[in-house]
Parts: sequence; structure tokens; C-alpha cells
Amino acid sequence: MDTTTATAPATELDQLCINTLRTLAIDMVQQADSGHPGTPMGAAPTAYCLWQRFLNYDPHAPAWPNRDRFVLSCGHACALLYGLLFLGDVKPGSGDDARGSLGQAVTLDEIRSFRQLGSRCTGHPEHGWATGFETTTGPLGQGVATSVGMAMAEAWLAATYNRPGFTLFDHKVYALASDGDMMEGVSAEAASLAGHLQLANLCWIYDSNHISIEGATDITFTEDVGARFEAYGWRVLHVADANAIEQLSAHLETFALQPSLPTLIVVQSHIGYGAPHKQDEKEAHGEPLGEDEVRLTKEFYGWDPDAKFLVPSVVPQHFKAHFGQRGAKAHATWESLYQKYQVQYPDLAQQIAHMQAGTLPEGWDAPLPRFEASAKGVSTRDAAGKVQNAIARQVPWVLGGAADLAPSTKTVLTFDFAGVFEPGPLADDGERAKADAHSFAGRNFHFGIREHAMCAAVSGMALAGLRPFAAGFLIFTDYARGAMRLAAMMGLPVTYIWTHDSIALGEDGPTHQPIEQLASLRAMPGMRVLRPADANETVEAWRIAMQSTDGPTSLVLTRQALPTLDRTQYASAAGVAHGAYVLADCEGGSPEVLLLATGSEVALCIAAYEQLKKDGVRARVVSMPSWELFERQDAAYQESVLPDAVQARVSVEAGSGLGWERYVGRHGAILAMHSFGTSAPGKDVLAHFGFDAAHVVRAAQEQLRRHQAKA
Ligand SMILES: Cc1ncc(C[n+]2csc(CCOP(=O)(O)OP(=O)(O)O)c2C)c(N)n1
Repeated sequence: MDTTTATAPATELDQLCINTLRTLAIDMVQQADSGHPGTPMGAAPTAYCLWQRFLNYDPHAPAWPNRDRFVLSCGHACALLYGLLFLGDVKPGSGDDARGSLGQAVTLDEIRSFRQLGSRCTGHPEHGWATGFETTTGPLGQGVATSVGMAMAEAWLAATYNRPGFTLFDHKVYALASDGDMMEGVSAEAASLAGHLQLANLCWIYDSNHISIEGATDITFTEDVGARFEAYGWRVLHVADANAIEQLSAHLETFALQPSLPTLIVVQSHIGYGAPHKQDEKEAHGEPLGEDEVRLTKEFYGWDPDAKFLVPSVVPQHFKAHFGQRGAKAHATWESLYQKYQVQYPDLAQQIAHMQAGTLPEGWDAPLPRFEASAKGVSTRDAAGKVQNAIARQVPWVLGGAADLAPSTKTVLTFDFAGVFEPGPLADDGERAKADAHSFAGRNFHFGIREHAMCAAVSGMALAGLRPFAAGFLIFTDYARGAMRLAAMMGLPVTYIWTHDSIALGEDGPTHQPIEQLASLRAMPGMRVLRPADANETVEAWRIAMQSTDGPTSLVLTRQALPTLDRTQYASAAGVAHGAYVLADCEGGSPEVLLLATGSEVALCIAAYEQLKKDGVRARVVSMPSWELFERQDAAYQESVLPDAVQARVSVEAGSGLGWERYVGRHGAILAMHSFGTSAPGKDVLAHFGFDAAHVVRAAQEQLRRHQAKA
């Protein structure tokens, strides 16, 4: 906090800075002929006050791990963020390329080309496109939900790495939210979680302008938001007028001193503030003000109506004198503390360095289990749980949880020092009890039945350098998709564990049996999907997830036991790294028919293969745990697995058949689901829909007949 100015009334210079932010936003939208000018105009004083007086952020070291986070949840108001980053002179730090530094600085040229091809000033903030975009926002609700994960990460980092005299982590997480953010369900899930967890480091500032696109929010949104948040366990503070920044300042000071609850500050504002005709009108949304209105508004601000993208030189200077210097000082103090910490706690410092660099400690995969061949086998969820525990023991920042399904998804970290992430009791001095079984240092997170908020939260955790996992049933990815999509877009190394991956889950019936979910995850750019066929493929799948630093991985796992294949008889599971590999091949010539499958259906293909072998048919089984990885292999490898010459092909997957034509061709056989499932024990459901070896054998023989007839 800047004690010289914290609650002082706005000066003329402050007003000039605020109006610079407003006019830059107006000019950006006018020039682009698209975008939302009204919200930046209304919320500029709020954002200015936060940045200039409170945010601890070194503009020249944007990857500093203890920086305060600012999330613009209403991403459509991004012109405001671009103005702040430019006026605050935020630019990549020298010599570091960690997450916070991603991209290049927002320059005035970039601002002028707002929303144009190649500009860093994108239509909504895209993490990585310019320095200082802490997360991608745009779908309303995502930013605030992600900020909860950032706050959880800070709480975990503080509880895990701070030592007496070494407060390495004590940063705050701020999110600026709009009516739409507050309407979206995901923000309610996330706020409920944050309230339960008593995340005192979290502050949402709700720019309440009572307008959304269709007009005044009294047609849609009339609840008492503050009361709702109080019920969630938040402290709620109010600012009657966004332009009165000293009132907001006072509340932000209160927030900083609050030891046990998250804070919501509800700020009443006017969309399009200063635009004489468009204020309080829905036109302030989604379109430029228009030249005439721009002039009138600028006059209202005491601005030169003819000036465009005008930045009075005192404005960046003023930002530098407060926002810049405060952050640089805080960072310098932290650096000298960190240097001493490195000497006193070299192992812990090494862990922090790994997190910052996105690397893993030497030998992280040494204790990975290997599973003995077994006809009875284990489910891939069980195998994954063992692998995950082995990894998490080695890598302290591998942590996470499930949406109330940790026991079913086998994602509990069971080793004795894992602990549970829960707020510890507060001592008299307001300090929390240090790491015990239940504290913020715990690594088992209970997300509650909140799949969407869980996935947004793990994104926030990944953005802080952690390697989080999130788990649930595959069917519930439908509830979490919004957040998963942004994780894929941002390239975050999150591991999702989706179990109960097919109709074979059985008795829970069609509502719980995934059909189209696998295909839709495969359709998501940047999402690595792995559906391992047995325990040893599961080991390899987890290995790939851990080695992936460029995007999320979905591990798609069974509820039911699968035979653990004898790898002396069949090919090594190391083939998983190629996405698809020849698991079982014929002898005495090239194959006549290819059997392609993933996950639980690989065992069916193996059974069919053995039968076909007895019948004198030369078949090949291809295990295809990951289409994405297979697509990345060179043409020669792909040809070696799926030779063009062999067109008799059968694919088997107990889900939607969408996409399998790519591998079996238009005339190949696709054994898949064409409807929702049914309610019965898993074995009966599988039999009902024809997922058995006999069916695979029949399909293979039909393929052979068809191709022999053609030849
Ligand atoms: C999930 C989602 N649905 C719809 C939109 C499209 N959208 C963009 S801005 C907007 C209205 C936003 O109104 P509000 O949240 O009150 O923001 P403000 O009026 O303060 O700009 C809508 C519906 C969106 N960005 N995200």
C-alpha cells in the first residue's frame, strides 16, 4: 500500500490520469470501430485507485512470484487494462521468461491497432499475448473464478515456503468484475468455495453499473448481491460512487488488514461516464461512441476534443512515481530476502525456482510403479491413483483434488505428509496455525461439487507455477468445459483425471454414461487426451502429462478393472508416447486387418486378435491412447502403424464414433455408441450395445470379406 496517498482525495493529477485511461479506451474502440467503451469509462477511477495506490507489481519484473495479481474478469472492458499496462510501463523482465513475462509490452502503437490482426491488444485479454495479462478473460465469470485459484495458490505457497523472518509469499489477488461476472454460475461456485476456504488474500471489486447488453439489469438481476456474498462468508463493503476513490481506498486498506475472510467491494458506477447521450444506455455496450459523442465526452472531461490517443507526459510519470516505484521497491526488498532464503533454505528455494521455470526436479519419475501382467488386472483409475501418489511424493507442487469424487476417482494423496488444504485456525495475533494435517499447506484440495469452479481454480493455480490436478467423472466435463477451454487456450499444464469413462460404469445409467465427451475433448485445440488401455499405459500417460508444459492433459480412465497386459507377449507401453502403437502383430506376413481401439476396448481387440489368429487371420492390434500425439508423429511412423495397404479396419471405442473415419476410412467398421447408454450393471450394458470380442471378430471378418471381394 502507498501510505503517502492511500486514502487521500483524488488530485487534479489523479483525475488527469483517470481521464487518460478513459479517453484511450474511447479512442481504441472508436478507431477499431468495435469494442466496449462504456465500462472502461465507468470503472477507470476504480482500476486507477487500485493500481496507483495499492497493487504491488513491479512493472519491469512482471514474473516476480510475489506480485499482486490483477484479473480483469470483465474481459470485454480490456481497453482499460491495455491503458493501465501502457501507462504503468509494464514490460517483460530482463532475463526471465517465466509465465508472467510472456509476450511483449503493450505500446501506444499496439493500442492504436486494438482488435486488429496481429495486435497484442486483442479483443479480450489473451494470456501470453502481451506482458501483464495474468489470465485470459472474456467469457464472463471465468476471471473471478480463476482468481480464486490464484488466491488458493498464494495461500498454499505462503503456508509451504514462508519461514520465520522470511515472508516470501504474502501477495493479494484482485479481480475486477461486472454484473455479468456476478450473474454467471461459475462465479457463484467459486465465491462459495473462496468463502468456505476463508481466502483473506482475495478481493473482488464489483463494478456495479446495473447495465448489461439488453439494458438495465432490473430486467434480469435484482437480488442483493452483497447479502449473497455475506452468506458465502465474505466481508462486503460498499462504495456509493466510483468517482469517490478515497472511499474505495479506505476499503482497500480494510481489505489489506483483514485476516480471515475474502472481500467483496461493491462499487456503484455509471457505464459510459461522461458521454452525455449514452450514459446509462445500452448503446454504451459493444459499439463505439461515434465521432460526435466522442467530442462531447472529451469536452466533458476537459480534454482536447480533437486529440486522439493523447497521453499527457505527466501521466506516465505519475504512474511511475507511485505504481512503478512502490512495486520496484517491494520487489527489491523481496529479492534481497529471497537471496538470504536461498542460503538458509536451499532446498525450498530450489523448489520455487523449479516452479518459476516450469521444470521438474531430477528423478521425479524414478519411483513410478510398474504393474505385473494379470488377467484380472486393475482399473486404470486405480493404477492412475498409484502413479499420481508416486509422482506427488517426489514433486511437492503436484497437488489438487476432485469435485467431491476423490475416493471414486482415486485421486486422494495418501502419503502421510500430504495433508488437506483447509484454513487452519487463526491465532490471537491473526496469524494462521502453520502446517499441520489441515492447513493451507495441505495438498489434498476439496473443491466440493463445483466442477466448473474447480477447473477455473486449477487454472489459477497453474498460472502461479503449481502443477495441479483436477478430477471428476468424464460426464461432468460438460459442466467444466468453459474453464477447460481457457486452460487449453492458455497452454496451462493442468492434469485432469476423468474417470468412469464409458457406458461400462454401469448402474448409474445414461445420465452418468459419457458418449460424446471423449470426441468433444479431442475436438478442443490444445487439449491432450489420453485414454490408456491398462495399468502400464496409465503410467506412461501420467508421465506424458507431467512432461507436458505447453497445455493441459485429460487422462480418461475406467471405473472397471482391465487386464494388465503381458508386455513380454505384447509391445511395451512406452509406445503411448507416440499416441498410437502396434500392440500385437501378426506373424508370417503383413496384416490383413487392423483392429484399432483405446482404453478398455483394447482388451476386447486383443481377445478378438487371439481368436482371429486361431482362425488363421493375420490381424494387428493398434492401441491408440492419444489421437493428438499420434497426429504429431511423422508420416513414416504413422504409415508403420497404419499401413495404407491395409484398408480392412475396425475401430472399437465405447463412445461416440465421431472422428474414427479418419483412421478406418469411409468403409471401415466403427464399433461405437449411437445413442445414450442404459441403466444396468456395466457388463450387461456393454453386452447390450455389442462391446464384446465376438462382435469385433465378426466385424473384422466382414471387413476382410469386403476387401477380398473388391480385390
Ligand atoms: C459467458 C458470457 N456470455 C455472454 C457474453 C457476451 N457479453 C459481453 S459483454 C456482455 C454484457 C456485460 O454486461 P456487464 O457484465 O454488466 O458488464 P458492463 O455492463 O459493466 O460492461 C455480454 C453479455 C460474454 N462475454 N460472456
